[in-house]
Amino acid sequence: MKNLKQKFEDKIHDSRSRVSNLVHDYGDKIIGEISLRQIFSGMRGMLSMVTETSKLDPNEGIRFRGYSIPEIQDLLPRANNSNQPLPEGMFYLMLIGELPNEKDVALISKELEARSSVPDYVYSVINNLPKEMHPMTQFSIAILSLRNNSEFSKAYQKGIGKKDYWDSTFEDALNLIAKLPYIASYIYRRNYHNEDYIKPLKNVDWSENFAHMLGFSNSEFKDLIRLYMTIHSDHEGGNVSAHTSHLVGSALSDAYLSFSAGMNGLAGPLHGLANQEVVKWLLQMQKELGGGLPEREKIAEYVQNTLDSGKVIPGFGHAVLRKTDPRYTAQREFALKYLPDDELFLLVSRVFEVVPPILEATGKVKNPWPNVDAHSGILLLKYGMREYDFFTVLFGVSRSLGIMSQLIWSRALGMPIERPGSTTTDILLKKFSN
Ligand code: HAX
Repeated sequence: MKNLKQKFEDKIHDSRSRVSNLVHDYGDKIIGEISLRQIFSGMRGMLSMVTETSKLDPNEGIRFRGYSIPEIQDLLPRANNSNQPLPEGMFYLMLIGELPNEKDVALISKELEARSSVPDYVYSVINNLPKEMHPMTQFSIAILSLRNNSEFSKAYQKGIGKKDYWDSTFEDALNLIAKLPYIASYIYRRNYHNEDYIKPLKNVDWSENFAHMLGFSNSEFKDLIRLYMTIHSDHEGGNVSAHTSHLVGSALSDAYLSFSAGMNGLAGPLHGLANQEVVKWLLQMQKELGGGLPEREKIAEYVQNTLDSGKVIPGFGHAVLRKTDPRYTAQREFALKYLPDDELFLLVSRVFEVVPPILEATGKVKNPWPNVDAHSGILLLKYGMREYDFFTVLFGVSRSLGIMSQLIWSRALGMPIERPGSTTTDILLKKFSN
């Protein structure tokens, strides 16, 4: 049976021809226009790059290689006695472009286990960081320090040809994905559990081992991690973390440099850090409103106060989506199945009813509906993971699956260094105000 790398290699030739024929035949076709407003609005809606792994539709949500989240949940292989897909299957799907079978997925789990050993110096780097340092900063530094072992950097220094760049990038990508749960759980146990580290399990899937090393043995929590790792993995190419990694990678920076850079973007409150901000905001609201499940009117007042003080409502809105995020819905379904009466779940549900009309009434918020981050935190709290400033690290571990698939494809397709143009306000004023 062919391993993952051989299967990927089989895809390269045809994919390269497809791209070069497309550009040869239609290279001069116009695919969109850019307004002046767009360049002052974070390039919103500007089609400007190709990302093979997934596509985000404003009204439908994300599709991974054409498959929606409910389809993924139905079609990807699962671990024994599990109700959720294995994220290894998502990685296979994004990389190879086809649904994997159980054997394909089991091979990836094995491959990751074989590559999981983290050099001691990386743990020393973490040990030398202050514990008060935010876990995302520790995570990014640890990833950066791993680049000492980059296969791509070594191969590049030896002078390999461009068409072979993908090969050592593939090695770096798999090595990185394999090691991230070890690094993340080390940071977690060091910061919050008196440096009481837990030895890994053998012959289990990537998520089960991760849950175990974090210190959780509950089978529902393991399934939650499988779901979490699957649905957070990719959101096409333009989001801050994926785009940053792509941009940095386009300079032929290796997988570690690229991914660490992407994690620095994920650590921003308008992106991945929103998952911590949501929990902070909900707990504060609950406290200020006297505990328990507050009345709708009280929640509405609290939401209005948050807006009036100049803050955003974390977990709501999106730069692309114009409907409730299907990743939110998948987590809501998990909650309805396993914790329908949980007080914080009921609060999240109530906030879901109360917030959209208030955001709509502002007249400026383009998407008043909840995004992925509005739900993820309270599920983790329920199973005993209460240290919410760690939550974005979990997001980051999952994102490696998408970002690394994207990087391998960028190398295989010989994507060039990214270098968009920029202008100045003076130039624009001169051009249009005469
Ligand atoms: N609360 C308050 N105001 C909001 C808002 C929210 N949740 N969402 C948008 N707005 C405001 C914007 O700040 C902007 O105001 P100004 O014109 O005064 O600057 C206006 O509404 C228009 O914004 P938009 O076009 O609707 O949204 P953007 O594409 O500019 O921004 C954001 C998208 C996700 C950054 C935004 O909705 C937001 O800040 N949400 C809260 C933070 C959050 O949940 N982030 C996570 C997003 C998902 C993700 O990446 N996860 O990792």
